[in-house]
Amino acid sequence: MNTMAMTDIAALEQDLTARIMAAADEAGLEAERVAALGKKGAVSDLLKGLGAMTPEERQVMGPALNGLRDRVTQAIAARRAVLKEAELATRLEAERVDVTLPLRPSPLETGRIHPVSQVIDEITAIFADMGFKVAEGPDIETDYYNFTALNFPVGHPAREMHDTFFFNPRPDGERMLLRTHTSPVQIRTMETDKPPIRVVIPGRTYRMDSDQTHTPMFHQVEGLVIDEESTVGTMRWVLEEFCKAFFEVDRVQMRFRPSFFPFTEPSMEVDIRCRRVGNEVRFGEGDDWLEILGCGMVHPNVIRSGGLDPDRYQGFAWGMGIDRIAMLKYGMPDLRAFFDADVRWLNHYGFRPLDLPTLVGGVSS
Ligand code: 2NL
Repeated sequence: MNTMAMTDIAALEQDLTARIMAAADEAGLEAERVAALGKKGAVSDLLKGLGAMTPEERQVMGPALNGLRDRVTQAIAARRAVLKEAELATRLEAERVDVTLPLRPSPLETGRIHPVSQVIDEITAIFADMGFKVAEGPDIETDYYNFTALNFPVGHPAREMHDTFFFNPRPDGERMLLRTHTSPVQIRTMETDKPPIRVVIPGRTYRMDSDQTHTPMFHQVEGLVIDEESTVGTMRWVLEEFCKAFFEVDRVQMRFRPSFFPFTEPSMEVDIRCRRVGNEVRFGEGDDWLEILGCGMVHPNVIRSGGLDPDRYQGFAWGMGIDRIAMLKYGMPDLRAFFDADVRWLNHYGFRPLDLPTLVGGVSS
């Protein structure tokens, strides 16, 4: 490259400076930097020419071109600082937040827990406090776990009484079904756990039944105690303590009526004394009786089905439908609204997510 007249260097500098000052954003400025100082930039080209000059020329052109490079570099840095500041100012303007706007309520405040979930949480909290563990199992069960293991003989009319939803038979002949009670989980627990067993099992159950007081899917909580010494007396104490905690009263009066279930012997149905006031029910007082659960001493055949020796082990079990109990405890007038998924209903009858049931100060407060 030939030497360049000083006036041409001054013109180039003027041109480069003008372009740098005109760069509208960082990308544009970067393009100018590459055009001037990049490998093939105008200034770099001139600097490359220094090597081919005579020492005299270089003495003049060296300082001139280095000065040019330094001033262009500075101009770019200065422009970059200006652009950065302008960009920050635009961002601050665009991202301005009006801190006086009211907060949008979070799901934690607007969401509601379904009364059935609430009642399940309350019941499991009470039994957990008595040393029970909580277990769950599949909704789709085998005929064996739902009936045979629970001492329903094959062909026994009690099977028909459950109005079972059956699936089509499998190739091996086994007929799957929607469990009609949560008892299969107790059998599974006996198979896997060693006595003493104290387990409580909440879950969905299904029967082909649909009217004002029945839905084809409903919820149950069952309990099971297996050890070497529990009696009907133990069962009465456990159930009475449960009722006092659940209904949040100091005293309850319970009535045990003889009944029949294939899986217990003897079997009983339990009522508690109450007074009805409109949709609400007050417990522990009044002249009415409300049926709340069924219970009994576990049948030896069922203990055997669970893989345990009925000559050594004994125990008791109970079961309660909780949709109706929830309805009575919280004064909801109609069972059918439970499964309509109507947000207005849930807003009215639902519970706040962080109001978890504890035994301090009553489970529902
Ligand atoms: C009711 C009555 C009951 C049981 C359920 C049970 C389970 C096993 C063994 C023995 Cl594995 N019993 N469960 C016992 C008595 C009554 O439910 O009216 N439920 C809504």
